[in-house]
Amino acid sequence: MARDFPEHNVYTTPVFFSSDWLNEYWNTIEVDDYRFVYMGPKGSWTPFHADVFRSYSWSANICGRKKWLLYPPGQEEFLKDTHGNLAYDVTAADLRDKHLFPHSDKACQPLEIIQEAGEIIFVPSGWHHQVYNLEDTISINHNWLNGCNIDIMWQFLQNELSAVQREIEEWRTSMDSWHQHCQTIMKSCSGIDYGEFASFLKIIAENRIAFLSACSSANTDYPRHLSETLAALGPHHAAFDLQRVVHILECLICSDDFKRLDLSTLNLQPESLLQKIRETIHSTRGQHLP
Ligand SMILES: O=C(O)CCC(=O)C(=O)O
Ligand SMILES: [Fe+2]
Repeated sequence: MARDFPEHNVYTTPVFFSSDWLNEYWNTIEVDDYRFVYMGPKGSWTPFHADVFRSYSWSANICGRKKWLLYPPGQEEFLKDTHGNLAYDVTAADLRDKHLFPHSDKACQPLEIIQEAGEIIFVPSGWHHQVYNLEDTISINHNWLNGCNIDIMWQFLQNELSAVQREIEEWRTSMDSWHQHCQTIMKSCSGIDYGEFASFLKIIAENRIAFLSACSSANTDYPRHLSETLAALGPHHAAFDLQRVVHILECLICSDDFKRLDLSTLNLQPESLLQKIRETIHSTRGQHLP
């Protein structure tokens, strides 16, 4: 609704949550976004999971109450069964069965939080959680990523690809398109592959390059038209974002799995994009930015 009826201005996002590369990208390519409404009757619940791409999330209760069980990153390793599958319900009696969940006794107790109507909870990257509606509950929720957790997303993507590679390892030598195939499986399991991740970084970078060049041009008009959000965060934040994109692009380019990919369909030259970003950062330094 927020996307399709912006004139309704149904809600605004606090500034601390506003650097949002995830929804900026998915808005640009006009596919979908990561903004949700959860409506659940009393007693319904969401099974144990971590959020898409290990993004942050915030969730605001419009009415009702939720109970959250939250585990810090890393604890999920103790909450997997003998096949490596994550527990569906961390409160289930099975979890105490050593034959099913051999490491569950090493897991810490979860943080338990009761969220009332009108309260917002922030879930940091990579925290696994299980959520109960204690009453009939409606909440609005965003998942988002930015320069502060993009490295966590990149680590997650590398782990996902390794998991796919392990799974179909036995066909590695007999299939010509094995690496491409791993990317296809990765995309269908986790929603993105390395090529699309590179396109994502490119769009984030290009938006900031355009914004900063408008800021520093003789044209003193503040470039509101580019994006309200970039303008609200200001040029120093855009420069920070570009530095983070440079860092992740450098990691991506060095990865053997990325080097093997056919990027011809993506209209993307990572090296020249890196060059363009570095020039923008360089020319931004030393300027008096608004
Ligand atoms: O409210 C729920 O049932 C799930 C919410 C959730 O998993 C989240 O906000 O990340
Ligand atoms: Fe979640």
